Amino acid sequence: MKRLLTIQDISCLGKCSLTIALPVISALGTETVILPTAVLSTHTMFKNFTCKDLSDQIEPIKNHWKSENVVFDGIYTGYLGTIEQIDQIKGLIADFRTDDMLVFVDPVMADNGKLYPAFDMDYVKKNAELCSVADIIVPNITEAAFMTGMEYREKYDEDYIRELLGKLNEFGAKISVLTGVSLEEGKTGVMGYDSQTGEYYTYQNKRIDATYHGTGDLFSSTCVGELMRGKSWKDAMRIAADYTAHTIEVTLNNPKKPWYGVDFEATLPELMGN
Ligand code: PXL
Repeated sequence: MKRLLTIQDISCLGKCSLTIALPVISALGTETVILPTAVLSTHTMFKNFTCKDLSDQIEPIKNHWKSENVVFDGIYTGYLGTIEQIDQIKGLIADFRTDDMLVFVDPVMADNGKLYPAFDMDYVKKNAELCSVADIIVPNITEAAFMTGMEYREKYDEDYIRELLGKLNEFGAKISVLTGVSLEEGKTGVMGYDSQTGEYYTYQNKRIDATYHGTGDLFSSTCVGELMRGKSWKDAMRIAADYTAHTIEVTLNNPKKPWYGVDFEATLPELMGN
């Protein structure tokens, strides 16, 4: 069985980051080791959440694993906390790096043209550095625009997306994927670039007009789980895009109208059976 380490916060209530990554990647058949970067009572869409930073635990946990000769087939990073933490995580990735290990970075920090409240431009720069040690990066358009210094656009064409991908590629990841890319009215999906083959891949599915917290984490966790079970990056992106859209649709149809996260628990069995 493959073993993957995922490094993100624990939002105890809220269905995002580790509370999505752990069940989804495990359900897809990979041993999922976690390194929590912070414990929050809920995700940051709730008011008055508590937050305990766990930066001082990263080094001792890493050292213990090293002393146990732990080996990972992949490392997946999501929502992190501080610049110092990203430096620590870069060090951790370097310490565990092997030739055939997958490093998947989702530089979670912004959406809809805006940085999340906790973050600033120094944090953006640090995330760009983290992207440079990854094999696959999956920013959304906002995150990519911040990291590359390109203008953020709500309305765009494929040339804009290709230019963003070109600039992202300069960070040095093997594969750069932009999420939340709408190239046609009523559709949304991903567009990626593989620097080793020079190939682009575009996948568009139906756009569902609803936003939920944690859907980016659901997409990334599904991609990671599928990559770990041997799928190509293009298949992993397509499966993750379809699964995320389907889960949003199922959530919208829930008469209880959940608002803080999606009903991935209802759809996970279908994903496992894929
Ligand atoms: O889904 C990304 C995410 C993860 N963790 C926390 C968040 C967010 C998005 O805002 O607040 C704590």
